[in-house]
Amino acid sequence: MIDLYYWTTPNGHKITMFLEEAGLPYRIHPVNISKGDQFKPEFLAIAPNNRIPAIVDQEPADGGAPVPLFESGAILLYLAEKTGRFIAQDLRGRAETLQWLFWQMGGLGPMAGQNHHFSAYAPERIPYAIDRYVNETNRLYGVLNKRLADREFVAGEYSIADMAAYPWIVPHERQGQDLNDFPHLQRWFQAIAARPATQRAYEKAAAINTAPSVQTEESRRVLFGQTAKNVG
Ligand SMILES: N[C@@H](CCC(=O)N[C@@H](CS)C(=O)NCC(=O)O)C(=O)O
Repeated sequence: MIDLYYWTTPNGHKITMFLEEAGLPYRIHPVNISKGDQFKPEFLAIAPNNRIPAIVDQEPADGGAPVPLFESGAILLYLAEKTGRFIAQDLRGRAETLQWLFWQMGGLGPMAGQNHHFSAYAPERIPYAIDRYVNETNRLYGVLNKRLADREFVAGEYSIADMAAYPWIVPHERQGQDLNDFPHLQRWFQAIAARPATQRAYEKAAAINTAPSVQTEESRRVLFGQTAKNVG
């Protein structure tokens, strides 16, 4: 059994997408990040970075004590290794999968996240910041589109590299991007959207929460007023 500490955001969807694909038994513990659940001591004990997602694997392969994990990329890799699925097993294929997983973790996720922040949430409109992140998101979409020009998925078969990137393409309109400009990316996006496991993952999310994470003054304070004091 996998305990999944989760909220209905792109980094959360990555893990439900994997778990639904793999058919691993899991139970969801909602962590409402708009209300400050990410600062509860029991969550910080598993996820000291006060961010979802996190998991606890109650039945690790070594038969030892439960394994807690945070960081969505590390979780995807752990689950891929646990199941032997959604990552190539040969040296070169594995290196490619990890390269694109890290590309998502270090590039697409953080840049699209800042794009959301300055385009939708910042209390003042700062054109330099909006342009910076909309353009950088656009560049990253271009990189992914080119990568997908001559292959079905990002690295070999459908893998954790695809699962990491997909939820960050879902809000493409909010990010100021037009998928018609990226035909290979669009084809890939539609193929992943049509997978039954993807649909089950997003249905799970809709059953837990449909409200945007940032809609009240309280949620702005919780999400955008954080300093070291919150985790000390
Ligand atoms: N690098 C982290 C980022 C996780 C992250 O930013 N999670 C967001 C939701 S998508 C969160 O928990 N935010 C809570 C907060 O900002 O306090 C990962 O990929 O797991």
